Amino acid sequence: MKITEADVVVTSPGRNFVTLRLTTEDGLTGLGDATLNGRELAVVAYLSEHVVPLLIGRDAGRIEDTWQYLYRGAYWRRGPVTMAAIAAVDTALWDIKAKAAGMPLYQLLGGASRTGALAYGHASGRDIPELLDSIRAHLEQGFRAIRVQTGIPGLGTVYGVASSAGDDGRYDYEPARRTALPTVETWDTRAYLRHVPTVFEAVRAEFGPDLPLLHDGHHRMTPIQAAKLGKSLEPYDLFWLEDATPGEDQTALRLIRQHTTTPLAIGEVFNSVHDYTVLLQERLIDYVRSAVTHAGGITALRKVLDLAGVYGIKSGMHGPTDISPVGMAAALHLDLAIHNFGIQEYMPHSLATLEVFRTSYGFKDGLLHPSDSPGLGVELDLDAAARFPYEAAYLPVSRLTDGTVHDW
Ligand code: GCO
Ligand code: MG
Repeated sequence: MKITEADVVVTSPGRNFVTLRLTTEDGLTGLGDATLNGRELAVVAYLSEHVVPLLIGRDAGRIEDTWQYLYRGAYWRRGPVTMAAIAAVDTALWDIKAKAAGMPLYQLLGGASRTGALAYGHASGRDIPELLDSIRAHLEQGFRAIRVQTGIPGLGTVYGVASSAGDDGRYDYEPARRTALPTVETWDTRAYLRHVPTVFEAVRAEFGPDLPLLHDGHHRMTPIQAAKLGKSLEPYDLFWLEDATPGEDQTALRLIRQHTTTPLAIGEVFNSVHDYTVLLQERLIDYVRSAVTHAGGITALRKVLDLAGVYGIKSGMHGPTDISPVGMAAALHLDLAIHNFGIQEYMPHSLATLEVFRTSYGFKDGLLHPSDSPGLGVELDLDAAARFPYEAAYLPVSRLTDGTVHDW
């Protein structure tokens, strides 16, 4: 079954998405997500100029061989652009294989290991009362695990706090802004470290000890600061503390681990199993945060998760709205099939996004299910996609109060 067409589709229903659509000689189509928030067109060029010409005429059934051909065959390997492009090809080929088999993809991955994937939602507030309302709203929507982010007294807009309603009236946090230059946010780690424990104290006082609570540090602490935060949050029994330190430095996690029993999650910006080897072999983390979209596809992420499983470490796939519905569906099939599933991040997409991407996955009683439609279960409406042309958007940049550039 040869690949006869490969189209790179860019659409912007409220935010930018890059999708690869492969067509075979028998008319089957497969979709893959290649969205790299704020750097989308780099992946478009990589795919269109360097990958599409290699795909035409290839056997769509040879998924592993195609992965190795694009990875090893490029010589210049790894990196977010390359791995998002390879991920899109890999996901589209799995979609085609599952459609050809007439099965939902999770069946090809070994079948369901559970009835659904526990999802966590994003609650946030500029202050504690607004946060408590947001948690209540998420519980009403059915979420059974909640990420908690708030404003910090003395600082303006900070990571993770929603400030405006989307097209369906929901307040979801969307960091990328359609401005000519990135917006600048001010950051102060000491103010943050003082405030966060008071937030979790208020949340536990209101909602009790049972509700799984998560928090994202978004790469801003030094190892000793992260160790301090992990320790100060121990009384509030977090499900995880995410991205405590910048991701490049795997050995930073050794220091954090020596000081705290707060579970640790990292990896949304990783793109290779080699980013994880120290973390997994030394059991320095509890959850692997990579998404299918940014870690080289289903083929590659499955290998990372199998290695994690050897060390008792679980999945916690990245699932913000910059992962497209195609990337989210791919995650859900993997979540359902693997043994060492932990949790799935889930920020529902806007209505405009769901006009372009017709999804079949469902969310009920806190659990996500990819559906039993053949393949991934997502269709791309090309007419709807064309109604939303690309608009450049940037993620913010962070500066300390004295003006020094900091990790965002
Ligand atoms: C998360 C992430 C996102 C990222 C975003 C950047 O845990 O969901 O940290 O909010 O900031 O994916 O593009
Ligand atoms: Mg994160």
